[in-house]
Amino acid sequence: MTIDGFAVDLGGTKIAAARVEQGVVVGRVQRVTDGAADLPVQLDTMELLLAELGFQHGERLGVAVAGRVDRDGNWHAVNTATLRAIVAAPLGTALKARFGEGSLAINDAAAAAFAEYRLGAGRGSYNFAYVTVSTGVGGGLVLNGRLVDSGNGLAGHIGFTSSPFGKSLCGSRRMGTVESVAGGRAIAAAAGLPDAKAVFENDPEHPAIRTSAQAVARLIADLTAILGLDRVAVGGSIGLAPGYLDKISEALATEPELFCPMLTGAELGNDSGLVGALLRSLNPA
Ligand code: ADP
Ligand code: BMX
Repeated sequence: MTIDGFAVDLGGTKIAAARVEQGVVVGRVQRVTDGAADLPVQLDTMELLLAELGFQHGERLGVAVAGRVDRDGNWHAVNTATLRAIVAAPLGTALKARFGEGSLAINDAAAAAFAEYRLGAGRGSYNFAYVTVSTGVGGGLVLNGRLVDSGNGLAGHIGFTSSPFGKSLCGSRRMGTVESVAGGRAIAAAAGLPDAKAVFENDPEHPAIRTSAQAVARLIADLTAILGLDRVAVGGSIGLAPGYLDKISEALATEPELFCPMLTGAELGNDSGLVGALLRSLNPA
């Protein structure tokens, strides 16, 4: 199968678009995400980015977004503090109207999980999880070769499970979630800096970074108990930041071996969501 076409990856911090040839990103553009924008405005930004890459109406397009995408293609922020105007937005229908019938919408971390399973760090695994540590904490599960989904699009939203490190209310309205202690916004808030990138630049050994990695390690051990994971890949700009994966490994090593799957970084780096969205649009089942 040739993996050719276009993709968009809209996260809580950045929106990227890419032209993909044979599964490889050959052109990439990005902007800062407008967390207050509603569906038409988000689509305008996608259209601008895609035009820069030479996209033509009707070409193959996969669109990965933070938030859940239900079976009818409706898009809902789960963390409503991240995408504040995305409430039951008819993304699937709108994509087809604006960009043509060749388009498909999917959660960003689910897309990344699918790409890593097919082309990256998850190849050859049996029960695989992808964890993104980025603006929030997201995930995707590929069990016995199948990407886990659900009618309401919530499946795989592992950042909204409870953490023993969590003490505050999450934008999902749950208390003490993994995301509320380990995501980029949580790291920035704990360190009193504008964003997590600044925390890493100022002090890569900041306790907020260590706590984030410890919370993610606990999450991985819990998921391994539930799903018998044999491999986990970590992505997102925080997940891929130098030293972060080592901190997860260190914390995971305090768990009994049975609960420690093989742990790696995302092989496709920051492109996994883009490649996975396109790949999924070519293999929707
Ligand atoms: P998105 O959440 O939009 O998918 P990212 O994966 O880039 O985007 O994650 C955004 C988070 O990662 C923000 O909290 C940002 O401050 C942080 N970040 C971005 N670049 C870096 C970096 N080089 N090192 C550490 N953190 C980073
Ligand atoms: C949050 C949630 C997920 C998303 C994950 C990673 C929202 C808006 N987002 O858990 O749907 O997959 O973040 O997204 O509800 P990112 O913005 O950190 O890349």
